[in-house]
Amino acid sequence: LKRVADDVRLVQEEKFPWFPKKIAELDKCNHLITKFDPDLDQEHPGFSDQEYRKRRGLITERAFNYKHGDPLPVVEYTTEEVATWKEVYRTLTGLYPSHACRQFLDALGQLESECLYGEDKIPQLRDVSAFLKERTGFQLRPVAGLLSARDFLASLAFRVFQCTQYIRHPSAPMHSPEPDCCHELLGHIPMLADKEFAQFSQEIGLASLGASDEDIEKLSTNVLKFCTQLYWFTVEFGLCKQNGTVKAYGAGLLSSYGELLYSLSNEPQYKPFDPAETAIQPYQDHSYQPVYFVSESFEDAKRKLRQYSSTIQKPFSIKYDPYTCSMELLDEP
Ligand code: HBI
Ligand code: FE
Repeated sequence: LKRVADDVRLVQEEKFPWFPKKIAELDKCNHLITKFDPDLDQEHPGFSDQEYRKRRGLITERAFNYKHGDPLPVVEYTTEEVATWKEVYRTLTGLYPSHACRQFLDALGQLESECLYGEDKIPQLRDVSAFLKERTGFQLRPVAGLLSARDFLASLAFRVFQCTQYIRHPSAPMHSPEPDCCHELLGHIPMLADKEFAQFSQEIGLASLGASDEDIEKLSTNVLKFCTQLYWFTVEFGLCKQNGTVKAYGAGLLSSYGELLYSLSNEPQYKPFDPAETAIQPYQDHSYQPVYFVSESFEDAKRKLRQYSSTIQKPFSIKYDPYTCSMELLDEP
């Protein structure tokens, strides 16, 4: 009898991979993708700079050892690192008033008036996490580099945002092939202070939990890929309408001078945001996107996402319990 029960469990586990049920289990969501790593990728601007790689290694080691509940590591940035930040900060903040959406500008204004943000120092994750927690309940966790999509999305389901702490190579202040603190702090953080956007991000994460690797015919893809593409064309490269004009809210745009300009020029193609469309749109992680999706508003994007997610068949439904920071499973098999 026991053998049969084990077999059943095995079959279920194969179909529905493990996922974290409690926030502390995010400690197990630490699978890195080696793509764009300066130690392995010859194209990385820091590939032949031993000192840069050593410094990055020191910072990522603390992220590797981090456990849920530990205080967020404080990094003493060097003069050279702060100079890189200053250049990025000055250049990008010059574009924001005309290119960024209202929610982003509001939050950036608050961060600056609370002296958390400015060109002279790189903000510490500890302070920024406290800022977000008060506004939307989002909190930060340090991460050593590019995380697997499954692990990255799972943390969003708990309103946890995984942040890198090292900074890009000084030879290429306007571009980084991998996420770095400029991308996280300038691209992602201000948007995560907006309630609607925070909810939208968490819902992408919730949809990804327990997704099997098998393709679903109706999506013509699997759920994980669906969520990844959705994340990509909204949280990273999304545009939205505001007072009749189009503005940027995606972190990949708000942390890239070149692509921010390009995305709001008349060169790229625009499509109205539709989860079914984002799911089948191929994306670019080496160059600018050929297509951007424009949302009417975050409320509207959330509504469309919810409607679409409800058609994804899962053997159970999941509800997040914010009191215990854990997942409640309903209709478990
Ligand atoms: N990992 N550290 C980190 N930062 C990201 O922004 C990130 C990631 N892994 C995957 C990812 N983003 C997305 O592109 C999707 O694959 C979910
Ligand atoms: Fe990102």
